[in-house]
Amino acid sequence: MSSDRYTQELAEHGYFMVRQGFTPTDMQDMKARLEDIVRGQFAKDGRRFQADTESGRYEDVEKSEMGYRGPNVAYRKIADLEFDDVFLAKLQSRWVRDICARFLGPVTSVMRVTMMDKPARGGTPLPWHQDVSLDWPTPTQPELAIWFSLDEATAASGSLQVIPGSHRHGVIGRGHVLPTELESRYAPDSQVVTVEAQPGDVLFFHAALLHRSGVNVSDAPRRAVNAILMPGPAMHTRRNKPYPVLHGEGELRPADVARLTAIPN
Ligand SMILES: O=C(O)CCC(=O)C(=O)O
Repeated sequence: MSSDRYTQELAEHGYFMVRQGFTPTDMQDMKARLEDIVRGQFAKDGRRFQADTESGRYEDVEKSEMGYRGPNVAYRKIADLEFDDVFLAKLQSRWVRDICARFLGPVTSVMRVTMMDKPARGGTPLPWHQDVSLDWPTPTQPELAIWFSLDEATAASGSLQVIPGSHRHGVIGRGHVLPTELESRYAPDSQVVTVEAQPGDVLFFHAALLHRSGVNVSDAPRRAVNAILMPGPAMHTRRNKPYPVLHGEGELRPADVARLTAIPN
């Protein structure tokens, strides 16, 4: 196992890549399920779908939580994929469990699993941000995130960009979106690295790593999945109940999740 490389790269750069972590069958299963969800199959009440902007401006992204509006809407984000049996089963693969156990301990809680689509010749830029925030309803900050693309992710298709080493700042201010006036200090252009990934490649990154993505100027979609993870059991302080467990005692089970008709909240 390359776990020494993972440990060293995570500490030094704030991320590491597992090339071809998921098999072509895994990718095919997830793509097919995502397309079914967009078609309205495997519907669950309360699943959040966010439509893309027409303006291409992040400020115009709809902030309220929205439901399914039919198969022909350009969805920018589809959330709650931890409550989908196919995505859940893939995220519970033995090798993903081993990596998470190494960095997060015997229990991994999940804050969210979302798909972000940058449609061919479209999409909305996502500004520099961290997957940590003191304003989120948890006393346990996320420590690790997983990102992978169902399609080829290149500079042209709007792949993820990162600032290596930026995780060492910890939570910047109150975290999440980096204020524009701090970009030149924390995310100078000279330090930007574009992560290029083939379907099957899986990026693990420290939740405090600064990352962003642009628009897609290629002729193919770029649909990527992002899971934000916390070590151990974690309380949702607004709901006053624990976040779902991805790995370890009390973990979500694909067979149970498949039977849900609504997203638990
Ligand atoms: O897939 C992307 O472009 C970035 C996803 C992301 O960082 C997020 O949804 O917070």
